[in-house]
Amino acid sequence: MSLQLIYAPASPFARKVRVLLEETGQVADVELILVSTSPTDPSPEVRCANPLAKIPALIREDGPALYDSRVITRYLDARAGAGLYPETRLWETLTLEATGDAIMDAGVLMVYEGRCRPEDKQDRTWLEAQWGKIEGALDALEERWMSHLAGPLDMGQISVGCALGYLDFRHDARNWRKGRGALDDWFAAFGERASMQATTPA
Ligand SMILES: N[C@@H](CCC(=O)N[C@@H](CS)C(=O)NCC(=O)O)C(=O)O
Repeated sequence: MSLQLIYAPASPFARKVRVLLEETGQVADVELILVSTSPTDPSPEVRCANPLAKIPALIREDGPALYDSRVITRYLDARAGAGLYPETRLWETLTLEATGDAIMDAGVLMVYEGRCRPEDKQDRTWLEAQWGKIEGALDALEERWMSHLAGPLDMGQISVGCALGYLDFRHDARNWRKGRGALDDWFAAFGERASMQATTPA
């Protein structure tokens, strides 16, 4: 097998890639390499593939490893000719993907604040500022992106779906659905896709 994906089942960024693999019929082409990593204790396999020591990373036989989920998804989409970055709405798709990714970034940083810093060093103001970014992005989705979300499947939708799944997984108590009925309904349907069911975070 020529491609290997370094991943962890809890990572929403790696989930984006795994959902794409399911949606584009490429699951059998990519070997999954499970790792456990964190900013303070990076896994050697991850560091070897990505100097930033972040997952996901995609190891190829015919070129350097790819990293940053957006690069990997673009590569795998092109490999399959799947059209998840459609030319006709490319900039909207990329912006929507960036919005989902930003929710993940802030949500992951909040988890690391609780996990990687001693309790007396954790900063509530900083945590709430991260949650404020997530709320801003969720409001933008509810107010401005519902028609795009309702359209044909693209990478923006996959990113948002994985971001909302991560909020349920790690920040359920914050109740992101409150006041966002349209987004809630969209995610209820999106989460039923076989690709989402096959990649539930654990
Ligand atoms: N922009 C990166 C973010 C990836 C990321 O933050 N991954 C987390 C796991 S969910 C990670 O590997 N964190 C380790 C670290 O920050 O050192 C991407 O899209 O791939």
